[in-house]
Amino acid sequence: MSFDDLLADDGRVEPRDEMPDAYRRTLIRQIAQHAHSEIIGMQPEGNWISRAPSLRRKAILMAKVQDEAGHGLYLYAAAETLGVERADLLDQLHTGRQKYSSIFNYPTLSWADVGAIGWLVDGAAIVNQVPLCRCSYGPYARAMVRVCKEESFHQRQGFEILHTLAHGTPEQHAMAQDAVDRYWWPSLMMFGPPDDSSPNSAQSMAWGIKRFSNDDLRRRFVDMTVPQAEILGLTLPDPDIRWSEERGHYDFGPIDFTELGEVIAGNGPCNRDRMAHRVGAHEAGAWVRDAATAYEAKRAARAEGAA
Ligand code: FAQ
Repeated sequence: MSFDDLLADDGRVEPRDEMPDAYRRTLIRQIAQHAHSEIIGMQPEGNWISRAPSLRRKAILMAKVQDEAGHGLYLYAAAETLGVERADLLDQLHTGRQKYSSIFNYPTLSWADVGAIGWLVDGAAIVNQVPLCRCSYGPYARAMVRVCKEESFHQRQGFEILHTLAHGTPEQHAMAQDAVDRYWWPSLMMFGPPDDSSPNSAQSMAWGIKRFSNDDLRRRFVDMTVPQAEILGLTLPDPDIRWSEERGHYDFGPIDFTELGEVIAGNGPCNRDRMAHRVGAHEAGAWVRDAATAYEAKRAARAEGAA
């Protein structure tokens, strides 16, 4: 079946199928950015592993951060099916030629931030990624199925952390509120620029890579989150949030997209630290890659000798 017929039939494009170069390039861009986000996203929460308030919280947080590494691996593997090498993608990240999500350039100042990340950041990730399970590119869509199941656990653990704090002492409640105040607007920015200034959306939607626009997904996230904030007993830092009978959605106030532009341009609060840490970890891990490569060469030589 031709590429166009396959898309018209809502079929899945597989690695060996014919596909336009621009489709391949768009997928590499998006999947690589997504993979980079998963591994850079380990840093803000990793910051709290050694200071988690109990053994139970520490074990859960370690499992969550490890899940994010796993998501990065599935996604790099999905990108490799498009004919690129993981080492090249990492090189593009390290030299600033590929992006990662803006949200991971904000600091985690208190334990409540781990709760806010789980609830809001993983919550936004789920809203964005559930439709990607129906993405037209098979390997990406299949990777998303497992990722979404794990994100759903992450979101609940964040909600539970905030629920505990919000129902604890006045100081704990204030800490939870402060985390939500700082993470709310950056979470809305995760969905990208507004539709009328999103250069990639129209083509990505026509190709069935994106199923919904940035603004549609953002609206869906707000609709999902407002009632959850009420259950938590926390306030979202936007006085304009109110239910609109007419539109069947929550209205919300204007988003400062100049902040998103600044963070994407490398000027967020933690961009430099995140990149320095990532490049440092990559360099410190060179001996592991070398050892694995040498081991594989020896194994292959032994297998050849035995044949
Ligand atoms: N940050 O034309 P559009 C997670 C860029 S979840 C940085 O609208 P597109 C889970 C965009 O790339 C986070 N850059 O672009 C987790 C483009 O630049 P380019 C990762 C952004 O692709 C939780 C330009 O602006 N999730 O990691 C952002 O159609 C907790 C114009 O924008 C994904 O990556 C931004 N927020 O739509 C992990 C999901 N927004 O490439 C650890 C998959 C836009 O032309 C802990 N990706 N840009 O140079 C997507 O759905 C899409 O790529 C969008 C952007 C919606 C992010």
